[in-house]
Amino acid sequence: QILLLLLCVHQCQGHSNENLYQAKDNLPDYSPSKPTRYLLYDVNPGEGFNLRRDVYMRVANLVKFLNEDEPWVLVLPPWGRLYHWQSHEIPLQSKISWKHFFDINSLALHAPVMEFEDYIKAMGNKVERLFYLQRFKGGWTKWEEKMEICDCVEEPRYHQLANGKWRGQFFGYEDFVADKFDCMSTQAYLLTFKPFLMKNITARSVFLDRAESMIHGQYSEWSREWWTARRSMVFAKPLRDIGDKFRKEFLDSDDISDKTELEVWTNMKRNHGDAKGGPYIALHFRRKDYLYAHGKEVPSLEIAAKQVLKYLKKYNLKKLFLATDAPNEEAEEFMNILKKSQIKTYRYRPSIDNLKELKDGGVAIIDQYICAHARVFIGSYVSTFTFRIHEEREILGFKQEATFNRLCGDEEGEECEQPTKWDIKY
Ligand code: GFB
Repeated sequence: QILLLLLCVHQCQGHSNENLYQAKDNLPDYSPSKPTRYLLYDVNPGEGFNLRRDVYMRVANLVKFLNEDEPWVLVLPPWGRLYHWQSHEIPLQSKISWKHFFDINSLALHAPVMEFEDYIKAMGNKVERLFYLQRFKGGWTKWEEKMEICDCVEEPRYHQLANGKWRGQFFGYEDFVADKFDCMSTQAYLLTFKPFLMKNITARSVFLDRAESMIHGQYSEWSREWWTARRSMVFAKPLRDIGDKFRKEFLDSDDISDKTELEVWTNMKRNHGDAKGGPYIALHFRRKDYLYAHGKEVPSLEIAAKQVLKYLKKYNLKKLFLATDAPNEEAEEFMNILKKSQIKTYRYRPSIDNLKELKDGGVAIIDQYICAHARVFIGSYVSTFTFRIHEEREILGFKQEATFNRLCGDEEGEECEQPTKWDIKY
């Protein structure tokens, strides 16, 4: 059972305790004279859900490192308007809070976080400094770490109002403004942002746009730190519950028999092979824009079915769980091919009412969760959706050969290069 502890760090100055999630065991030893500062961020609008999750890992670690010296809170950017969230049956999917998808208290065991709406309640509809991270004009010939406030290389997505404030997309919050805006060319690891934020600027609130430019690495234990942030990204309980119900009802799968019981992530340490998984194979079959983006590596339905049948035979399993973004007719066609070989395929398909509640992102997480609990997983070439499932399975303690598999494109042949094994580090 994850402990819910809502405490305010020092110097909350007038805003209520619900605004800030801070786990008790994780309270840094601040000097009481330092006021809490806030870090906000956003990502290139074209990026999908699962790349955005990777950017979170970097920014959360930056905030964690900042907290070694002064109190900073990470303001979680609301989800919405993602290119891939295309269900037209439900109204515009925007301003979705993080608690809809993730367990906020688990995130807070890694770094202090708060929702954007709570930030507005505490600090108003504004941020003091806004930096648009960009490349250096003319690119680079040799790698060196540098950051420089300079002219914008491209037209920025912010404009100045008559009153001098800056307005931009800001997650669809139309009244939100920045007091001061700058473009900043960066070629830097996240740790390099720390002295900049602590020493070069004094603003209480700082917004980094295009935060995907921040590089995680070159920290002696960077891989372990990345995994620590990753482990804290526990899916929201209501989504896990739906996934568990589906596993039980259709896939004869539950945590006790599958050896996949969750603990509070800070206590959870598994070895490869500890998890057994439910008696089904899970396939993440990325289609839609992948047919153009990675045509060579995406197999036809016939060839994909052939590969799946081989796995089912090898592991002596009869059930397939299919996670896919394919249009319905395409998914049905694929399932019919498998049916001819007496393979029953299951998909998680919410009712319209459930979809309205869960939204496309919630359904995607339920798919990922069910894939993470399968005896064997097969993914899609370089899809970040697949990568997040690999990581979930590393956390649960699956054998790596049951995780790091992918479908091969028709012309690649069945012996195509398989995904790199991305070892969990504690
Ligand atoms: O998550 P994501 O960045 O992964 O984007 P990739 C794919 C999105 O498509 C997911 C939906 O976030 C979902 O909304 N989606 C994909 C799925 N597969 C499934 C699935 O099995 N089940 C459900 N429910 N939804 C990259 C994008 O996608 O692909 C880039 O980030 C670009 O922007 C590139 O489009 C071609 O890494 O697979």
